[in-house]
Amino acid sequence: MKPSYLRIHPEVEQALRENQAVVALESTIIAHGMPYPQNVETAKRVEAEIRSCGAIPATIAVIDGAIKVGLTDAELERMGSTPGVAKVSRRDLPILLANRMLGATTVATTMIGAQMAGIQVFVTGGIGGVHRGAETSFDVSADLEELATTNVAVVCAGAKSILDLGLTMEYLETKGVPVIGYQTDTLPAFYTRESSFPVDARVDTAQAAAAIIHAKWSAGLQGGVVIANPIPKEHAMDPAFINGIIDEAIVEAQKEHITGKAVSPYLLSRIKERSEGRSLDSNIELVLNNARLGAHIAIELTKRD
Ligand code: PSU
Ligand code: MN
Repeated sequence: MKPSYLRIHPEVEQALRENQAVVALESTIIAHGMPYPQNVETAKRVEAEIRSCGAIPATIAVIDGAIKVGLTDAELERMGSTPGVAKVSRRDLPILLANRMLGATTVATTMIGAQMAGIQVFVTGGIGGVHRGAETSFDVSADLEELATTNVAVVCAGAKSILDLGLTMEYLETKGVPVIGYQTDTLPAFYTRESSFPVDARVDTAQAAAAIIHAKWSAGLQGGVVIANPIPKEHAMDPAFINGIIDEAIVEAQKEHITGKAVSPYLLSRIKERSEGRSLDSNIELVLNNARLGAHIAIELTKRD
């Protein structure tokens, strides 16, 4: 049964019916992760990149009381340019749907939409995780719970060190979520290619990544797989420079008493301001890089179904 809260773009629906590769994309990165108009330009470039690799893109958002899977260019524009679009995680989803509000989907809700539609691969920039200081704030992203239960593979550039990367890896282990490094032995830290935390397995091809994803679901194991793809060398940032900025942003967030779902967007915008846009360039490049890998993994998965 197709839930009435789901609306799939005809092109995406046809691709899925014909076992063509489809790649899901999130909309929080558009509405809250980047400024206008670079956000809309990037969203379109990412979609084009996925097409040029031979897969169909499906950006997901909450529009007019439904989870839309596959947006038109006009809808991408609307997501990126409307002030105050709500950030929708699992908790927020029923409220947005019932009130027919415009909502940008996080990793968690994009996974929900992807699974409803039957899309196995989702490309983003960075996943949410366990925040630094979570032992007192309890701030653990709903993305991790979604990865525990929803069968979607998430291609990302690791996680930003606004998070506690060690605790994020521990949490994913507890929840049974494999973290696969693509051509890397350590978890990439978004702007930088490495961290001190080893991944659970390294793969060097999209085919090897698809084999692990396929094995997980074929064995009846619930939940997602994280494919961590380091930012290309030429776009990586100096670790001392960016980590200094991140540390300052965290101190500012505490001073300003920023809590709850506002924490990640606040830190992202402070980092962008303090790096004078250099972090934005890196962010765009890593998403494009993830789009290429995600498309190739999605294509490999269609050969296995
Ligand atoms: N991390 C990033 N960029 C992002 C996000 C996280 O480096 O854009 C967004 C994603 O949509 C992610 C969400 O799912 O923030 C996590 O928010 P929270 O920590 O409130 O769960
Ligand atoms: Mn949070």
